[in-house]
Amino acid sequence: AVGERGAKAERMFSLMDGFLKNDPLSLQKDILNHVEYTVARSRFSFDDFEAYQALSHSVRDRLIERWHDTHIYVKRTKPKRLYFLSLEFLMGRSLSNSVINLGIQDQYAEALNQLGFEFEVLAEQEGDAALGNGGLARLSACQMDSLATLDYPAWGYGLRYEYGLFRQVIVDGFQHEQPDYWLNFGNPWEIERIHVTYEVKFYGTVEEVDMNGEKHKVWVPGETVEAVAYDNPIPGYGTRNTINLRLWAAKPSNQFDLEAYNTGDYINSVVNRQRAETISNVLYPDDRSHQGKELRLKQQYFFVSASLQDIIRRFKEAHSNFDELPDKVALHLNDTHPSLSIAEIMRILVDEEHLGWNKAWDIACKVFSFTTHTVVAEGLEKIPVDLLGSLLPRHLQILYEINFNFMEELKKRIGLDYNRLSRMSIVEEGAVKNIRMANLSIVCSHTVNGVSKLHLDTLKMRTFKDFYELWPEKFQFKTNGVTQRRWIVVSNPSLCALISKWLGTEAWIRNADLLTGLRDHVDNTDFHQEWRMVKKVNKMRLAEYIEAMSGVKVSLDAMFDVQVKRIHEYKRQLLNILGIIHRYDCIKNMDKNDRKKVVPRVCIIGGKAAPGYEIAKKIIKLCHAVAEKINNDTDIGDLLKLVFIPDYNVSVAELVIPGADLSQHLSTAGHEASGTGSMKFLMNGCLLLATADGSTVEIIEEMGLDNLFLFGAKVQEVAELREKGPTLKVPLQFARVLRMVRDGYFGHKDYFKSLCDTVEIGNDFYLLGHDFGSYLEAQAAADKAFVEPEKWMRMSILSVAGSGRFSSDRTIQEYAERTWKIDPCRCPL
Ligand code: BZD
Repeated sequence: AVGERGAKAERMFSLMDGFLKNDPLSLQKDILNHVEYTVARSRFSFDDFEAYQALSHSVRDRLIERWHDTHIYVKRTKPKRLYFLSLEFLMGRSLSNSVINLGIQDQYAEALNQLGFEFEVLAEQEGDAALGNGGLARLSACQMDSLATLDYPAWGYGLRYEYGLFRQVIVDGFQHEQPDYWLNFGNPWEIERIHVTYEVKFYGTVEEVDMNGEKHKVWVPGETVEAVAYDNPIPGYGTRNTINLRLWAAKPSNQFDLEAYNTGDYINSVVNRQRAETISNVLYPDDRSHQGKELRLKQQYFFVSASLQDIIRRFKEAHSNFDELPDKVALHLNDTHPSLSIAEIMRILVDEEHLGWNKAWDIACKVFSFTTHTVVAEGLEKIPVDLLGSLLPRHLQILYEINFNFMEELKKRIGLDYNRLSRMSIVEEGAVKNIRMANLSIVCSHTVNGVSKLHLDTLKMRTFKDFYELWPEKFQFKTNGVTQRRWIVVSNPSLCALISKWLGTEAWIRNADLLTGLRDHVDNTDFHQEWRMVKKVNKMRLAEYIEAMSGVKVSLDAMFDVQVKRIHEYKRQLLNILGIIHRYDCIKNMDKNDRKKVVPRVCIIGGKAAPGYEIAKKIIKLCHAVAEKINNDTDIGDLLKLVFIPDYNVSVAELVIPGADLSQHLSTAGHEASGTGSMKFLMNGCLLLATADGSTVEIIEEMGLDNLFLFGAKVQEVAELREKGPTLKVPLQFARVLRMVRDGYFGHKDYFKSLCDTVEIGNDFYLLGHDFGSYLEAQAAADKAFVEPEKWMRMSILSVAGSGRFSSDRTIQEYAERTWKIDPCRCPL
């Protein structure tokens, strides 16, 4: 029979003419076929968007081929697999990234040229997949790229939201949110798996039944929804390995509600069925207001239940004994969002597979690892017990049992220290009882990870102090990284070519440590010349975009100074804006001679504010109000411009970051768990102006204090400064610029009052006033360096040369070796 199957496979393979061919002629044929038969346009008449669609489908075919091969190879090899569970992935665009990772970029460019199209123009047709909020979600995307490139047998699991992160539209300087219906024009990068479906249950009751003389808990659910898989191939670079990101969509279950149909309420039953789909409808913006919302909890459980059914099914196909689970499966919790997995796996093992509780718990504790992206305890996720009990009654029982056992063990270890016991309990007592998802995750995970060295210190000393004292061996840090494939090769092709030329190899694309080789050329004037040209080309691209978006013309000789990230008080965009007002005020008061010495700047700010975050929205409005004043002041001209880039997302980042000279990372020390934007700027030869927060501390370790502009209170000083509160001294300049805003110099006096109040002496939690003086000094140092082009160039080159450590390849290798214990499984070519 095996021989027969082999012969059949061989015949099919020969019918298909072997693997897809990648020479330009074959690519053209494929693209035209897709124009005609997939997009269903005439091959004599199609526009750029249709060409993009056909092109994407031909790339997708090639992805599918490798994705199949990888899957078959891994299935046959049976290595330990990693499942990366995350409710958010910010993938951005896929086309350029895919053809680069497939290694057929030049062939495609040539094929398209011969058809009369330009690859770059078609790539611009693609919209972003924005299934996430910010740093955490983009980190997941970078890590998927590294997992594939390093040949790890890994899958990502997530939710296929129909609406991604809201689109930001600015009207009169105010942010408005619009839905992001990203699937409107189809999505060639996903493969719908109509046969990969699971039922996910909600509500109902728990009953006790007698089975062979033993009492068993059985959940009798009240509602069933179906999860359908959508697979998104993720190609590695320089390898055939292509891994899978499986996203779940909710569909009405096929189980008919006979009762309703029989009572004649046909229309209502159909309408009710459609409600199921709302589960995966929309991504929650990160504003904490989702806490305690039933739909959010439903999303989490829907995701967890479908993923675990899929994972357990695959495990059982190859293995017969659950004792093997920890040797074959690693489950990673990307923040607490998927942590209901812990209760769900216990339910599966105990209620469905009939393992004893202790055995099941032992297995669970060996498979889970956890990374937290949060710093402050108030940011940790909680779920009201009432809500959980009604939606998932059996899971609540399980959580109580986990907690009871944990508390008993804890009492043996620490005695009857009730304060500490109550702090560590998974169940928070109080007017509203809550489940603390972080405590649950820590108790069940074998490893708890911070995302930078400093973050881990904070976790140990503050956020999870009690747990650290109990289980110091669980706590690790893996400093975040970003993928150089997306953040240099895709987004900055001219820099990519320059690096490869001077290193004499493209090997750095798989091994970013090789970037240190650029240090050998740091004083070479030919190299400088080319480096300067690259930056100029990228600045031109950015300047064109700025003019198109805002109508503001900017000078390429100016320093492009960028702060792009989510708008948050702790990220202190307000500090930046107040600094800009100060700069404006200074220039206004200068005489002609002094003005000649001013370093011209284009200040660029971008980022979204969570829809319910009023203060963040006021910061956006203030930015626009100040920009209007400055940009229309003919007395200022090119000496200073301020632009707000609307709807900041991954593809906008790919344009903005390569064009930046200076980038700002201003979080109050101790508030940014890591920060990953800074790493993307470094990779693009942009200098940093930053506080000693998150991963910046390690960036300094890597390239020295001389290579960036550091300012602000250190993390050890922050608590003490806050204690001082009202007696803190703030610089006169700070009081002056704040007064300008208060007095209505930029209009909207009443509207900005509450914003100004947040940084008034005694109220200034994020210490803008205290840090303002040293911020201005750092800005002055940046100006000084900018007018010494040789010095700036050296710093820029050394930034790229030192960025290798901040590749997500390094992060993923650390996770693989120290946490997941997985080995590469490279599919033969
Ligand atoms: O995670 C961020 C941190 O703030 C950054 O310091 C860090 O670099 C990145 C990656 O580790 N956290 C988030 O992005 N968090 C969220 O987006 C989020 C989403 C939903 C709910 C809560 C937080």
